[in-house]
Parts: sequence; C-alpha cells; structure tokens
Amino acid sequence: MAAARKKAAETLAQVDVVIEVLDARLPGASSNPMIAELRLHRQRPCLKVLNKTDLADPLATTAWLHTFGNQPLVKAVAVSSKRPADVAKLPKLAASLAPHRNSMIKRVRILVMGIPNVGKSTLINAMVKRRVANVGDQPAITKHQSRYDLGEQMELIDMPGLMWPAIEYPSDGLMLAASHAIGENAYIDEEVAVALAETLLIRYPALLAARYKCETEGLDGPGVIEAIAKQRGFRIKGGDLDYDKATRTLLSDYRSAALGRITLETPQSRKSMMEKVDAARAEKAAAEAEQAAIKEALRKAKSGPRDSAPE
Ligand SMILES: Nc1nc2c(ncn2[C@@H]2O[C@H](COP(=O)(O)OP(=O)(O)OP(=O)(O)O)[C@@H](O)[C@H]2O)c(=O)[nH]1
Ligand SMILES: [Mg+2]
Repeated sequence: MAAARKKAAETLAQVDVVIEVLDARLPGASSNPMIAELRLHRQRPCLKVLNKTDLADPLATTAWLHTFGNQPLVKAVAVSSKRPADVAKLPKLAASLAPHRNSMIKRVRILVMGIPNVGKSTLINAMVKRRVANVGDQPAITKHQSRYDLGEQMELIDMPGLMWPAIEYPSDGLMLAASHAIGENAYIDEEVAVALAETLLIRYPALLAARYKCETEGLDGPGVIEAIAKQRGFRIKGGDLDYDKATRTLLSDYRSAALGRITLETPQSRKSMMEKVDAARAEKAAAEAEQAAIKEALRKAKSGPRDSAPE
C-alpha cells in the first residue's frame, strides 16, 4: 500500500488535473482520503465523477453533486460510463480546470484516480471510444498505470484502484464490501448483507417489500435475510432455511440494481453517522480516562500512607 501511495504521489506531481471516480451509490464512503490529501498537497484541481448513476438514486445524486460542488478546487459531475452521451462532456470539463494548459503546445494531463472497481477503466474506454483498458466487476483488475491519448490535446492516465490503510468508520467498510470495492476474501458475506438490509429498511423499505413480497414493518437485518429465504423457498438438505443463498441473493440484487436504484448514504445521513460514531468514541475515551484516573487515585491512596508514614 505504501508503494502504491508513493507511485500515485509521483504521477500526481506530473499531471494537471485529477479525475476522481466515485461510486454514486456511496459517494462519501468511496472517497479515498489519501487521494484528497495527495491532491491538495500538490494543489491539483479535481473533477469528481459520480459514476454508475444508472444504479443510484437520482435524488441522492443531486444532493451529493451539490455537496462536492462546494469544495475548493473541485467540480462534480454525475455520469454512467455506460452512456456515451454522459462521458462525452468530461474532456471539456476536465480541461476547463486547467485553463493554462489547454493549447496545442501544452497537452492537458489527466490522472484518473479512485478506489477499486468504481469504473475508472470503463470511463477511460468510454472517453477514448475504444476498449484500451481491461475492465471487470472485481477489485484490482487494473494492475499497472497506463497512458492513453485523448485527441491531440489531452492524455489520460489509468491507475490501479487505491485503498487507504485504515477505514475510519465501520459502516464505510460494509458499504464498500456490499458494492464490491473490497475483495470477497476480506469480508464476511452475511455481515455485509445484514448491514445492507438494515440500511435498506431505513432508506428503501418499499423496494425491499416489492422485490421480496414481504412486510418490512418490524423486520431487522437478519429478518430480511430470513424473509428472502422463505419467499424464494431457499432450503438446505433437511429442510432448514438456506440463509447463505438468501445472503447472496440480496447482495447480487443490490449490485445489479434488480432491487431498484439505490444510494446507501446521503450527505445528511453521512454527517449524522460520523457525528454519532465520533460522539461514541469521545464518550468511550472519556470513560477510559476516568477509569485510569480512579485507578491512579486508588494506587496513590494505597501507597500514600506508607510513603508518608512517620518514622
Ligand atoms: N452499471 C454500471 N456499471 C459500471 C459503470 N462503470 C463501470 N461499471 C462496471 O463496474 C465494474 C468495474 O469497472 P472497471 O472499469 O474495471 O473499474 P476500475 O475502477 O477500473 O477497477 P480496478 O481497475 O479494479 O480498480 C465493471 O463490471 C464495469 O462494467 C457504470 O457507469 N454503470
Ligand atoms: Mg481499472
């Protein structure tokens, strides 16, 4: 990971603009803080591309565009790399962020960055209108950096997906796993599916009810998995419900948008999630400090009389 960061930092120093590709279904969780740090260190402007909008909730996408559009040195745009008309507007937008370079003499150099599996290579193929880069619905398809000409005035650099060392908020890890940015060996399907079900119960209960013909009132995450197994008749030998198959069904229905167009977080839900986690952590730290202070006071009280005992 350190080597990938170093390579990204070196390349970033040589480019004019960064296109950061995000997954429109989880724009906050798919924002790599390391990319922001490297980019701001070099003061490089950024076009944030919310990709896969064909799978995402349009209202949530509008809210995210507004939030990102207010960040310094950033423009934000929503696309589906599968729609040529969406992608056609990107070269001009990216070039507009580096007006000093936009001439026949100085080509605009654009680095396409993002976490794994958000669609960087698909986007590049669509921009150059040829299948130049390998793509696939797995993280880490792209293994090395590659440069591609985009007409005579621009060049695009594709790079491997970049993760960062520690995911600060546990729900981000679950969203990233649900959306396939994290490899299958790194997480437990059932835990991810239960968390996904819990989010869907809060944000899209009607979609769950419609797809699995179940009453969502009073259900919790594991209850959704059970309802899917029952509704589909998934059973293992002996007749018990097949929870594994129901788990895989929910994940696959979310990933393919068979459930509908879903965004797992909005700017507002993300803000309140962070506030809650931060407050719980602060409370835990305060309780630990209090415990430590009590222990220290007890230790002093025990050793005190002996230390100060008269001779
Ligand atoms: N529905 C939909 N799928 C997309 C879109 N863009 C990319 N994909 C799919 O997402 C998967 C990942 O695409 P890639 O282009 O390989 O992603 P990447 O970011 O280059 O991934 P790594 O190289 O592994 O980091 C593929 O299955 C693509 O077909 C999009 O706009 N909509
Ligand atoms: Mg790739």
